[in-house]
Amino acid sequence: MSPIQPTQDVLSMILVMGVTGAGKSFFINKLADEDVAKTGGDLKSCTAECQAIPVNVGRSKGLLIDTPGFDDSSRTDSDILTEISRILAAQYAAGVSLKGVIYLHRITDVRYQGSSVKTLNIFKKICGQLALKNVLLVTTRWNEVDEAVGASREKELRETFWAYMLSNGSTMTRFYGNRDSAIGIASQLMSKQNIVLELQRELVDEGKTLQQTVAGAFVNEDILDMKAQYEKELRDLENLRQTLQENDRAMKRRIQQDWAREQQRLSTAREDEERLRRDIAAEVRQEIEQKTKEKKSSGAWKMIPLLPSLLGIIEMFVGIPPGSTNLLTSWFSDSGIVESVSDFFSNF
Ligand SMILES: Nc1nc2c(ncn2[C@@H]2O[C@H](COP(=O)(O)OP(=O)(O)OP(=O)(O)O)[C@@H](O)[C@H]2O)c(=O)[nH]1
Ligand SMILES: [Mg+2]
Repeated sequence: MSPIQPTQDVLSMILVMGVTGAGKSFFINKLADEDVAKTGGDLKSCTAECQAIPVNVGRSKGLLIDTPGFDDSSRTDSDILTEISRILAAQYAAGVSLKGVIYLHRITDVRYQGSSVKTLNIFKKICGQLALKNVLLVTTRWNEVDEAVGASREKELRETFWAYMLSNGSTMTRFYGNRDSAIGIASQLMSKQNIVLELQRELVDEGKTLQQTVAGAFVNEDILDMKAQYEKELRDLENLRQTLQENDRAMKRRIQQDWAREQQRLSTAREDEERLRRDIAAEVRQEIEQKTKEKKSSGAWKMIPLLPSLLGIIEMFVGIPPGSTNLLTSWFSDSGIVESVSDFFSNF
């Protein structure tokens, strides 16, 4: 099944990325004009799984994909990348229009380091150079900085970390924390031509495994480094254990605990590596085909109008929060679907 070309923008998708606490869920809630996506504190990751939040942007119907940062405290990078890849592969295969990516960054951050650099690097590799013209680099929390301080950080971002993306057509803009500002930002993308990201081209068009993609290879490098580190720790612990006296029980217990911890980390790293070997596009295609076949054989498929069927496919790969029910109900009733939203998805 080759990707379906969206003939019209029945449903447009925007991916929202950035580190934990950058304000992704906050931004989406302003756009939705409702607290649909859960927001959280600064340090502990709040959005653990991707979510799809339906919004109206002017007369367009949009689906904002809220993603966890690649510094998430509860999930590995490989796990998050796999989840994002499945959604992007489904969107591309189903023919939902992808309008672009919004990358959020706190203007209050004094330095760009550690997890921010990693998240930005993975983000750039997911997009690829050709899609950068559909990328909005958005700074948040302007109410928490002095205008002059913010402007000087903005200049630094423009001249250093974001220079490559800006020179390839990305746009830098400020989010002022309110609905009008959020609508202005989303509208900039909604009016653009649809885009295919590098990761989608690699997975869907070229049939690569995640590990063979630029983004996946980058995550895999980290896994290999970590694996080597854990293996060394285990060897060192084993050597230490052999030097211990028979009666040094306390130390032996301690080493045993450390050994179990390193062993656990190593096995997680192996699982992460294994996950990247998957052929995501083939899996997604098969799941969609299976669902379509079931629906067609029951005679139900041809009765489902396009918009609900697109949402039904996307919902197979990413959750839609219950707070979005009212908006979805109005979209469905415009399409002639009388079932309740939850019944529709559970019967899809
Ligand atoms: N005033 C103001 N507060 C913000 C802004 N963006 C985020 N916040 C606050 O910052 C906190 C974290 O924001 P979230 O939207 O949960 O961050 P996130 O990027 O979704 O984080 P994860 O889900 O952990 O990846 C919340 O308490 C928000 O209310 C902003 O632009 N202005
Ligand atoms: Mg969030």
